[in-house]
Amino acid sequence: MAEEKEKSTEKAKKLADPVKASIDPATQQMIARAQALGVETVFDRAEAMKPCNIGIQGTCCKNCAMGPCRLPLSKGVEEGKDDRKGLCGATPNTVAARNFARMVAAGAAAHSDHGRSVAEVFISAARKETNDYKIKDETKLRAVAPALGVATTVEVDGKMVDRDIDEIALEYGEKAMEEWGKPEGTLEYLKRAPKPLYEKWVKNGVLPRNIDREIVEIMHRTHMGVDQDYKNIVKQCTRAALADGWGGSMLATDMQDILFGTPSPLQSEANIGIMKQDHVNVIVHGHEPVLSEMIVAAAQSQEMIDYAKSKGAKGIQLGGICCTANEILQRHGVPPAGNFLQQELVIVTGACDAMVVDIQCVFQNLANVAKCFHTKLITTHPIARMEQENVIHIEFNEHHAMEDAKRILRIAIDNFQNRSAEVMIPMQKATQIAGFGVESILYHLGGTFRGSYYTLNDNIINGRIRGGAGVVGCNNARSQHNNECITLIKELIKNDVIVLTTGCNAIACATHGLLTPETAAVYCGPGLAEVCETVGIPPVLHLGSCVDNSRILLALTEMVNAGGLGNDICDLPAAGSAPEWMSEKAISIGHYFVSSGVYTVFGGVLQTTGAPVFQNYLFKEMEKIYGGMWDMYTDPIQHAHAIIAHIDKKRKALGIDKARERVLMDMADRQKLEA
Ligand code: MSK
Repeated sequence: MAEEKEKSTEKAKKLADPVKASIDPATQQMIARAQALGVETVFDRAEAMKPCNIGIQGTCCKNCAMGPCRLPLSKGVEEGKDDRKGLCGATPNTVAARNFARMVAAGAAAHSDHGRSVAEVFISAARKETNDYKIKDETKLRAVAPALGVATTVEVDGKMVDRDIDEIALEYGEKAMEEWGKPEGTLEYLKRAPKPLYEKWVKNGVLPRNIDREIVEIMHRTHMGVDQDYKNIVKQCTRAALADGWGGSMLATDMQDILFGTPSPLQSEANIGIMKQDHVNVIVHGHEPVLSEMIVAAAQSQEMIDYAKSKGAKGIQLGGICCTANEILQRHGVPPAGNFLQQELVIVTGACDAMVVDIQCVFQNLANVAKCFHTKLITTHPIARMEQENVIHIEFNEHHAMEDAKRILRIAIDNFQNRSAEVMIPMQKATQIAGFGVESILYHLGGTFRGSYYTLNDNIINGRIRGGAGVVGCNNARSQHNNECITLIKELIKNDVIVLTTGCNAIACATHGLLTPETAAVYCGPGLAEVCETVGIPPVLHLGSCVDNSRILLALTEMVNAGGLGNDICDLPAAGSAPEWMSEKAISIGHYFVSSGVYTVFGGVLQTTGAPVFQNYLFKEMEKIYGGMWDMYTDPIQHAHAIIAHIDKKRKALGIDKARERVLMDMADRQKLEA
């Protein structure tokens, strides 16, 4: 009887429609396969459980045990009578601002704690306590060291000569580490921003003092009965978010580049189809490149290849999910097997011999999916373990990094012969060019001799390129997988807006073929297509992982420094966007972009709608302070046109709107001539 009841409940379970769930055929195929095998995925769970109607408005306060106090919008509020309060009297503005601030804190903490782990490995490498990591990019170290006040030259016999690289590395690593907790002063990297922006931060008193302090202070201020002025709470959000973008994330990116190499453009592939039936498939997932760098090196070693062959495999195929994927893609060309929403699906192929996870964006349900197949799920980070019994924990340590990596690979190889289900790997995979960065854009668009972004600016001034957009972030199971990202970006490039991308959005772009130079002729407006074809770049440039959003801040700064487009980031015809955002890190990223002067549009829903006054402060008032503001559009085409309208507004303010009219007229004239 009980069994029958269970069966009928099972039957009643709502399943996702694979075609409505994703625009990617490989994803659709794997969702259908999971359903056929009775394996539950996030797509089905999104059907079964809808978001909380009050939480989504940002007006549920659970910061003390008198609540949770629920303050949803009601008819009265719409009529102008807003007397909503929590038991303590907290207004919807206070509640929503506190919830927003805690998202900023969590996001800034995640990026910055990642950065701190990199700093620890960096210092070990500089002290030569490990043989597995070395300073790889001395040029980058010499370039960024002065930003932390570290001298790169020294006087010998009255002459300035280059200082010893090991000395620079150690001092740089130690100074970097101080940024997390120094008792006095403010973050050093803030001075890399354009001067007018830095001065705005000074004037408004928002220079972060140290990374940890700003995050802790958000937790204090949002405790019951502390900060009850939403504007003051937002000010603290700005400090913490800047400590992320111009602090923890930027330091992480720089130290990763110095340790593992600064990316430069390379060719690779993307999507689940990169997995190989006759190879040992190892999927790395999470955010930290520290372990995955070692796994890449170990997988290329003859010892491991021979071991895989001894077990009947033809070799080892590495692939990635989320930002660990982006890290090893941009430095080694290892292909991503998918983005955030595809993490369960690579296991559903039946060909994933091991999935190795570190931190952030890892579904706990991976353990349940792995149990349905032969996949070994291996956690590697002390702060990110799973309760399920089938999960193996191998704690990674930089002092025996290569040993750990080989141990993990042996587990995967030994598991190759245990495949239990029929292997079904979708055919779909796309070619991509990835590995762009501030330095390589300088080379491609700025020219080696000129050494600045002037050529890029020139193309914006003459109207071939209308402007730029940083389109970044996650997938969200509340919208069709990859659809918002791809629809939005196609609309932008069609309108001559060049796109810089990172994170899972970049993987979506790769999957749907937008990261090749050939894309330009197919999807771009005439001006952008001409530039891309001349220079040989894709119209969408992959700049790396979540922490690498700091590269976008620096690229914008380079554009300001190159001249001709105003004096500050907020003068540029540029915008930010996260069409399928889901994580708290996205809120921190959004807020540091806004506080750096960027108009930043989020797709889906921001959890601020229940407090219209607070939302209006983010969406309108912030522009008066920093030049950037938040916005939100559910429809990707409207989203794209809000960005385009903003870019056009900035072009007009710069007096370069006429140049674009001329370009369009030239084009029309040309078409008339051709006709
Ligand atoms: S992994 S934070 S889902 S981009 Fe950086 Fe992707 Fe968003 Fe995680």
